[in-house]
Amino acid sequence: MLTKKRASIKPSEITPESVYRSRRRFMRTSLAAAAGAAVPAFGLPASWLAERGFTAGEEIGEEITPEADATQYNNFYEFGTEKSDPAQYAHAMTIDPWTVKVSGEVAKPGEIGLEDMLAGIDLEERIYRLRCVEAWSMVIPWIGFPVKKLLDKFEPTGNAKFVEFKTLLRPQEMRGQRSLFSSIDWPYVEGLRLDEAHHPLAIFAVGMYGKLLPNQNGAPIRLVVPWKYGFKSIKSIVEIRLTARQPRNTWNVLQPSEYGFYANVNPTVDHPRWSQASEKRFPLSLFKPRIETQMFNGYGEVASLYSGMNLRRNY
Ligand SMILES: Nc1nc2c(c(=O)[nH]1)N[C@H]1C(S)=C(S)[C@@H](COP(=O)(O)O)O[C@H]1N2
Ligand SMILES: [Mo]
Repeated sequence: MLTKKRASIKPSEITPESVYRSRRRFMRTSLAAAAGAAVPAFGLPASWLAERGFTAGEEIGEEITPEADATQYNNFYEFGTEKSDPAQYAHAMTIDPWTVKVSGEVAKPGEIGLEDMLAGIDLEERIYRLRCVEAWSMVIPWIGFPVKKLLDKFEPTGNAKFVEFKTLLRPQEMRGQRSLFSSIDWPYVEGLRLDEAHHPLAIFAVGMYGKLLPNQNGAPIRLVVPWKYGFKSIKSIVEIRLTARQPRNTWNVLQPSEYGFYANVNPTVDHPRWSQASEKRFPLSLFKPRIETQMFNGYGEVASLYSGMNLRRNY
């Protein structure tokens, strides 16, 4: 039935090993080029990224999603619910100056500007799968640093068991926050258990594809937790609070029967309205089969965080 159309697959949709390899090399080169180039930054000197000489990430043997997909197909409800809304409207968000307030169960609470925050921190490239709860996925080369490195600066106390993150609340610049149709109680909030936040795979990203983050991807700083559904990876963070109790998280508040606190990628626990057993991977193409979703999105090394827990109940 599909034979006629099959003949019309463009050569660009076929990725033999050789092309694949040279593409990887291209990624490396463009990264090096970006590191040497002047980068317009959020109040930081143009040479900021270059000076940090970030480490290139390990290849994961899967095709990196084209930058155009990762920067034009987004979820960032502060700017609207359509996938194209963030790319279209997020430029309205002012990201300079930007500070992050850290409070709660910490010995040294405070508010820190981005430049101070990043002083002395080595940026790394991390090539991660991003699996949205809506059953699509991408492979994105982030630039960032482990969450623990920032939290440690504020010295969490023995009472700290969870971390809460808050997105910017600025309706003048975020049309989704002004919308009368939005059922979200702004600002967007998310949370992790402290041991999850301390896992070396959990990072704050400040860049992607060798450049600083575009606004639509959560500039100037966002969370990336690759073993959890994308909604945990909260964007444009202005506040972090260490707590003794489990914080609220936006999608759980909105629809508790569909979205939990843990939200670990799990092919065996379906969303009430669709299967989570497989996903469509960007770049999308008509004849590309769906791929099987992996437990913890393929990051099995986090499993010990959940030993003894019922992951069907703690979805
Ligand atoms: N503040 C905020 N963070 C957010 C969201 C959002 O709407 N608002 N959407 C989440 C969802 S559902 C996903 S899948 C990822 C998407 O990240 P990306 O657009 O960089 O791919 O961001 C997450 N972080
Ligand atoms: Mo998502």
